[in-house]
Amino acid sequence: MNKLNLSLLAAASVLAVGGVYGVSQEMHQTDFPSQSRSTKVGKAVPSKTNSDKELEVILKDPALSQAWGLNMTDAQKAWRVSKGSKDIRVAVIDTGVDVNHPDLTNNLWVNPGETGLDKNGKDKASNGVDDDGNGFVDDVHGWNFVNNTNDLKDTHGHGTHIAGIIGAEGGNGVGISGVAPKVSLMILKYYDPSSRSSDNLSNTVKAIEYAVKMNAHIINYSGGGLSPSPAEKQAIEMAMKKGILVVAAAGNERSNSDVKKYYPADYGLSNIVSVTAIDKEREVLPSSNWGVSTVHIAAPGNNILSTLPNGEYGMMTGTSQATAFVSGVAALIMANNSEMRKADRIIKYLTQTGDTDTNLIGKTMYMRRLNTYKALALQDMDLNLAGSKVDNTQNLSFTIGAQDIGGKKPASISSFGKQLRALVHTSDVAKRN
Ligand SMILES: [Ca+2]
Ligand SMILES: [Ca+2]
Ligand SMILES: [Ca+2]
Repeated sequence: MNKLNLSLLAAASVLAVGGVYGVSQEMHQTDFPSQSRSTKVGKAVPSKTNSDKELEVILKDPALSQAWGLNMTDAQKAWRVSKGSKDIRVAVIDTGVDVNHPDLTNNLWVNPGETGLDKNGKDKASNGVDDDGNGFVDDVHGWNFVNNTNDLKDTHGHGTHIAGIIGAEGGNGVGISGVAPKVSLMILKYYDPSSRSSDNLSNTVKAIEYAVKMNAHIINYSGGGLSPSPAEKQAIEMAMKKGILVVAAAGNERSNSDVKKYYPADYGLSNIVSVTAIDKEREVLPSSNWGVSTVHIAAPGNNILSTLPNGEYGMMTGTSQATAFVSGVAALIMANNSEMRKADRIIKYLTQTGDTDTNLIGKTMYMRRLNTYKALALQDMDLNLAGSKVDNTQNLSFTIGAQDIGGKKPASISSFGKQLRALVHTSDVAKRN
């Protein structure tokens, strides 16, 4: 029997009362049983949502100016290059989602095999038949592995929050935008605080297997635990064989992951990118794990505004939130360039194109924080160099340091793109040989 994280219950019960809540910066420490996966969040506290004067934006979602993480990562500029695509499927393995949230409902993945009419004229989505024969009945937007149904209801809030960071609908005049304003969110529920008896590790494994079977491009996993699981590792290896990217939270253990490993982030597989969280001042959060040989990149994770159940919005904090940022950027890149739909390749782009930051010395592998725009613009530049016609990178306006590409300072952004291309493709070839 797994012990439950009491802070999760606290968050869930406050949310149930209604209103808009955030999660305090102070993370609650709980001990995990071995062989368990959970999602840690702090205590819920009320937070204001009234928008300040709106910034000049590409997408005019009213609460967007409060989303500091999008600004730090240059998301607005990135959206000039790409706003994402429904073709990109991101599996959100979490606590479910508010499927009726006005900022999420249009960006939910729709299983093509469970839509339309069956031979009796009934809606495949609700006919009680496994129309696509994948082993799941009426799995239109994903699956609930806790109760083994297609009911994705989020009684916790975490999954709805994560889904919104990745892919709240942009430009619809409501709330916020996800990092990827357009995307398909495949909702895989592995955990429910009210279901004490369910095995969240085995649910995680089943959810990963589902994502692999249904051809997700990206798996977002913000949970984790301190003990490795052969079954979980095997499932992620299956994902690796298909080139599926697994974006995993570094964890909120306040510890060095090089010493005290956290799973699945630290299996060391080439398709896993491990993400730690920073605040507005670009400091790694005290609660977040770090590690120069285990943690790949840092992204915003403190007081992040996103969607919550019952159509609401609020803030949460942790490496979960940072993880969702990286998944969103990966979705944008994949939408923009089909050659980038391979995990190891996209991990190189994400890590090599981040902003170098001395705050990250001793904290992450490449001392970089996520920059959405750079990641997109540079792989777009890559297309240019490969001869394809791309005309939306004329206004490249960031600077490149020598450290951005292994010590040798490039003469121009174009040559940076060329060197990055060489780096990515050379190591691809090396890997195949
Ligand atoms: Ca089915
Ligand atoms: Ca059906
Ligand atoms: Ca919106």
